[in-house]
Amino acid sequence: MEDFNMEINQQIHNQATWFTLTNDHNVSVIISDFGATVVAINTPDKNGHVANITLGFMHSHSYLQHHDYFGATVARVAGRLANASWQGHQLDINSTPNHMHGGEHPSLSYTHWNLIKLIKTDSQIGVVLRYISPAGENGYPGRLSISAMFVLDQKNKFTITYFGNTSETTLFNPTTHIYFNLSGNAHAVVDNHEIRINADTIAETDANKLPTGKFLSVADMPYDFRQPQNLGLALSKLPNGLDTPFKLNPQSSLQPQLSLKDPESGRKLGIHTNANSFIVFSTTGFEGDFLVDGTRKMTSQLGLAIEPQMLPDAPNHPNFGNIVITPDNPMIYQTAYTLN
Ligand code: G6D
Repeated sequence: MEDFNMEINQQIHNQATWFTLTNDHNVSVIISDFGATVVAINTPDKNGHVANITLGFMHSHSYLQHHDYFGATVARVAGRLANASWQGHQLDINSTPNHMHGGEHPSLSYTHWNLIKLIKTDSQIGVVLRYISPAGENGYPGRLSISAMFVLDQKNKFTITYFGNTSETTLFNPTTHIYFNLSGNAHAVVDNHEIRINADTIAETDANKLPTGKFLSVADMPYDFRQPQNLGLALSKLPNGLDTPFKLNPQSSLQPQLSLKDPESGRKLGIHTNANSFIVFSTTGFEGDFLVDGTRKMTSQLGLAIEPQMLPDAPNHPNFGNIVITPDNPMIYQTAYTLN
């Protein structure tokens, strides 16, 4: 049997518990039970220097103050839902006139989840957290139990799986709202990153960023990332940046559906998901008077949020995919991040 030293370290930060999963290849991931949040993903650069490739905070109280879902699990429904209503249920209106990211604070992104189990085998380590959302929370019907499983393996693959179980028919479309920056410790903005997305179309959105129901071909548009593109070049053609649902093409190979690379640090990221879209949010214009990672003031394009989820506003568009969960049909969403 192979010798391994992978470990799970558990520490209390204020009132949150942080779980650090470390494999034998200098890769570690920190998960907080507050919001089932990915606090950090630490990977080596081309010279072996290890740094955090996500935007996060050094102190758990910062997660209480900054409500932009840094690394958080977003549910019950990520993205926007038209008129904050579904089958006569009035959901929280928090992106007027629509519902966004599960509703008003405190949503489950800003709540403590329960530790269900730690995982440790020869090849992987992980943690499972659970939150039970009571019927009526944020306006949603049904008591929804959400388990979030975070697993890091020896091949530098980090997988997040959400399991949903409900007492009544309701909606379930979670995401993990990680802002990536492969330079490490938010050393530089993400403009020099190269991005590839296996998407021929994007969902057109209105002034409130709600899908209109139409798909637009990416051909000859700054959204064409079917071949690797310099992100800064694309953003220079998009004054408001990206806050865009990319509809993923059917998978025809083992290639990740999205790849990101920072030529300077040499770090790469590949993402596979069983959801049908990524919302890519370039944080253009997001200036904040606070420090991310304890070092850098939040500025435009300091991070790139990549949100794997079913297309936003799916219940109102028959061809957007199903996000209705019933007591007989528990749902599983899985996204794997390959870290090189
Ligand atoms: C999401 O699409 C949304 C953005 O519009 C929002 O500002 C951000 O979350 C916090 O990515």
